[in-house]
Amino acid sequence: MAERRALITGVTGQDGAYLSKFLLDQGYDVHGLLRRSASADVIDSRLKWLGIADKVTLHDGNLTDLSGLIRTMEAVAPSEVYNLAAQSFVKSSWQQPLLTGAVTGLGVANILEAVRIVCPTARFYQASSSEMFGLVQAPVQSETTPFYPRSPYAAAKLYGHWMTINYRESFGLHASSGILFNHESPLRGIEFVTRKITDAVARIKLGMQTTLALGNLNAKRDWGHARDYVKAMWLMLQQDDSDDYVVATGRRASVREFCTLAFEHVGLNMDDHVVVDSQYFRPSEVEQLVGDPSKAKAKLGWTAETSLEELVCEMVDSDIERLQSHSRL
Ligand code: NDP
Ligand code: GDR
Repeated sequence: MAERRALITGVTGQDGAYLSKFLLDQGYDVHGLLRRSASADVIDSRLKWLGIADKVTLHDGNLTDLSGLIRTMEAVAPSEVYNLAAQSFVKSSWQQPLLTGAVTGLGVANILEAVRIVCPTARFYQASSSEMFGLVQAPVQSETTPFYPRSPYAAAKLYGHWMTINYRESFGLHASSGILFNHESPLRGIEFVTRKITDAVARIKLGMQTTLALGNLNAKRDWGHARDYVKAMWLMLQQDDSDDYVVATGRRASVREFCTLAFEHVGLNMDDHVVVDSQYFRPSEVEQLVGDPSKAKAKLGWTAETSLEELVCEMVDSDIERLQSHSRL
């Protein structure tokens, strides 16, 4: 069998790290696009956390730089390309709408062009998002639910989503789009609400902090585990035909419920520690999201394996361990 070689953009992020691990375990030769940073000691901290930093070949590049993407594509000659790179923090997208558009939106056109020019037979995965549903048009969202983006991030993702579909239909690329609902893990960025909560719960338990300031506690999300979700990405690229899939657990929970579970796990009461601070509210909110993963189950044989309770406990325990061992993550 020909060597299976994957190129992952966003390899230093949460999903990039879990996907690298998954593909290495499958026997892939894994390459990643690395955005240059002056802080060299932290760039591959997630890959190090999973013990795979020396097994992934990194290539300097940026999603906004087409010529560099073409050179990387020529050097790697991938059989599969996973486009996970993005300015992915929704709240920052109001502060940096043009950058978000350039990376999260136009960046998708850049990588699709690089694939089309250099390796049109490679299979392509685009990291689309449940944020595209925004002001939800149906109580439970599926592949046929109309989109209503509510942030510069979501609008940029919608552009990338439709470009992926257009490159499939116009040029015959094997290009699939995963409409993934929120997925978390111990490797989640600290600015996202779940990890912000589990890190704070760990600090409060260890006597390093007393309060946790949050925004909208009533927002509801469908939270799964990133480790489960990267498998769905891979499954999409193993199908004969490319397509779009919702990936979700089908369970909706509020930020308050997530918080309650995290504090209870260490024997604390959230009401003794959580304060609401308006600086964490957004110019417009996505109040609730919950996905219908029936298509992914029927066609990919994929289901979420980790419950919300298991996810919360793993994240809190990992943050306690990290703080006690003074690890960087
Ligand atoms: P992260 O924020 O953890 O990772 C984003 C990655 O993109 C990082 O590796 C980052 O590099 C890289 N990146 C940012 N800008 C550029 C750029 N200009 N050029 C090259 N690389 C860049 O995101 P996640 O791992 O959580 O998510 C992966 C993808 O899935 C993203 O596209 C996200 O929008 C999407 N998504 C995520 C969901 C989730 O719940 N996690 C749900 C639905 C979609 P650096 O390390 O240098 O910052
Ligand atoms: P989200 O994730 O915007 O859904 O995007 P985030 O964890 O940032 O917010 C989830 C919900 O929690 C509310 N919230 C807070 N959020 C943050 N970050 N900090 C707080 O203090 C806080 N308090 C309440 C938010 O208002 C929101 O309703 C994530 C990203 O990974 C995207 O890239 C991805 O596309 C979507 O998930 C699906």
